[in-house]
Amino acid sequence: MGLMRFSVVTAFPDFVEAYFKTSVIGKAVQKGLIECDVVNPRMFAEPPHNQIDDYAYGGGGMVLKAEPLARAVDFVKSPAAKVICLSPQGRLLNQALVESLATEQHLILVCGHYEGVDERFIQAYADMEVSVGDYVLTGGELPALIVVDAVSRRVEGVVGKSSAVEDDSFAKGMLDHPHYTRPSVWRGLKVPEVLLNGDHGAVASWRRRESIARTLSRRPDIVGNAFLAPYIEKGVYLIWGDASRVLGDEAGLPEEVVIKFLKNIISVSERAGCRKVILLLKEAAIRQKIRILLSRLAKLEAECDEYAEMIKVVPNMDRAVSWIKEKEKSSPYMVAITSENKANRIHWDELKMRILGFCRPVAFCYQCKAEDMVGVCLRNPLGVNDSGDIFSGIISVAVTLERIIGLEKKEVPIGRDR
Ligand code: 4FD
Repeated sequence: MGLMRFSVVTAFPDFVEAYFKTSVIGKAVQKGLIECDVVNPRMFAEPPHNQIDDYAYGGGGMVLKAEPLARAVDFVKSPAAKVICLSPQGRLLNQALVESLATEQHLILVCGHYEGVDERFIQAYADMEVSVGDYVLTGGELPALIVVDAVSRRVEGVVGKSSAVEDDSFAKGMLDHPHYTRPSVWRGLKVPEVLLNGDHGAVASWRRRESIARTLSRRPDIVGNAFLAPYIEKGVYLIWGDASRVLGDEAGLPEEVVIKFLKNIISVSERAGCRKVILLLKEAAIRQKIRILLSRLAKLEAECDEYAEMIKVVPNMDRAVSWIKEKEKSSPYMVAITSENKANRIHWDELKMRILGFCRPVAFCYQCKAEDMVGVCLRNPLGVNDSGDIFSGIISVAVTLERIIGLEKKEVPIGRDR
């Protein structure tokens, strides 16, 4: 128990065994971090010919017979085992699938050959069919080893530094930046100057921009799922227009509810990497009331310290925008969350591309006035009813921020000591 096991069902055991003795995977096996075994379906085929394949019904080439594969799987099976058939018809392997496979205890990887595998074996035995890409190979061995490799490096201790795992490509759903090592000039090609200066901030910023440029030009298809917070150089802001509708006296909310609201909206904003939540409150008395409430909260509970820091109250949109502009030295890109069917409404996927494409702060505005919807509009995920109460507001903002900025793809090695 604890240790992750891989069993590969293959007619070419030598090839797979050789890999299990080699390099990083070989070391992981030696260290006892993972367990790898190989089984040949030919051992379970009918003598005297021990035939594992036969002609396809309906014509065509050869197909792997169901029975030898089934017996091979039964031979290596354990109660928690998941059976995966490698085939071009499978679900495309990506890092998310790798992460989910890494939570399993035992993977049985079945390698097909020829034209394929008798469908009845897949039907009766396979938990999942996986493909490593849209191309055809002579066998499922390389795909099986790709699965073993990608899943193993997510197991604690298999790859050296965990920072190497967290920082690399796809950790945040974006492509990696270029890497360089000595010499600083190789065949006349120079390492980018910024990397030689030792200015960590400048290096980080250069790497971010390189990651963004590569992802936008090579893999725009993955931007929709990327976690943008680490790539937005200027801040993200949430502006809650007409906050008196939820915080004013006429809203008649008990103080605990107002506090709960403030805590929730801050928590939602912090998760999306927001720098500030700006509440628009036109009446000075209400602004004062909220400020007093926040400072009281900060004194009362230690965790509310940052809470008070996160919230800013201003009388109107102009003040909010000029405050951001002052702080970021650049005017914010305004994104209104609205149920109105505005002409400047764009798709969230397009907004993600735009946010990455320019170096500007972004201000998400909820419940703002029509004349303040100057940038682009996003569809309110709650649909038609902009009722603006605490609950619909939190939901609309939370869903929107999570959709645009995304969720961190937490790349922590998976411990096996359950
Ligand atoms: N893209 C892949 C997997 C296997 C494979 C095979 C049916 C062919 C490519 C089952 C047809 C197995 C892949 C063997 N080629 N070839 O992951």
